[in-house]
Amino acid sequence: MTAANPEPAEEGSELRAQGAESPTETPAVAVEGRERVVVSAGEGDSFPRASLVCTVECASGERATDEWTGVSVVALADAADFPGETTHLRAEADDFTADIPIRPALGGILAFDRRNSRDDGELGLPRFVADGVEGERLVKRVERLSAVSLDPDEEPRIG
Ligand SMILES: Nc1nc2c(c(=O)[nH]1)N[C@H]1C(S)=C(S)[C@@H](COP(=O)(O)O)O[C@H]1N2
Ligand SMILES: [Mo]
Repeated sequence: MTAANPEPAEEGSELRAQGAESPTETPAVAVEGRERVVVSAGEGDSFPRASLVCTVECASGERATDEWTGVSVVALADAADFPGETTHLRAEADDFTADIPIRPALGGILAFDRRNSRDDGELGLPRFVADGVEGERLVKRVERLSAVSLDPDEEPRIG
C-alpha cells in the first residue's frame, strides 16, 4: 500500500456513495403545453435556476417550511407554450396526480433540491412546490407537468 493511496477500498465506496446522491440520478420531467420540453436536475439546459421558501401543510395540520431550488414554473410554462385558456397545471407522478390552479402554480417551482433539509418527510424529488398551495397538491416524484383547461363544472384532479 502506498502513502498516496492508503485506503483504496474506502475511496471506492465513497465514490459510489456520492454517485447515488448525484442530481443526474433524479429523473427528467416532461412539460407539455402547445410544445413539449424536458427538464432535468443537471444544468445542461437553458432554464434559469430559482429558489423558493415554501410551507408544506397537510390537511392533518402537520407543516414544515423549507427552501427549495429548481426551475420556475413560469419559465417552463413559457418554454412549453401554455395556452391562454389554461386553468390548471396538472402534476403527475406514478402514484398521484393533482391539478393546481394556474395562478398560484405559476408562482411555484419544479424542485430538484431542498436546502436546510429537515430530517422528517420525504424529499420526493423532482417535486412541484408553490407557496399558498395545499400540501396535498405539492406532488412528489413528478414525471409530467401539463397545461389543462377545465370547464367550470369539472373537478380538479387530486389523488
Ligand atoms: N407523489 C405523491 N406526492 C404527494 C403525496 C403522495 O401520496 N404522492 N402526498 C401529498 C400530501 S397529502 C402531503 S401532505 C405532502 C406531504 O409532504 P411532506 O412529506 O414533505 O411533508 O405530499 C403530497 N405529495
Ligand atoms: Mo396530506
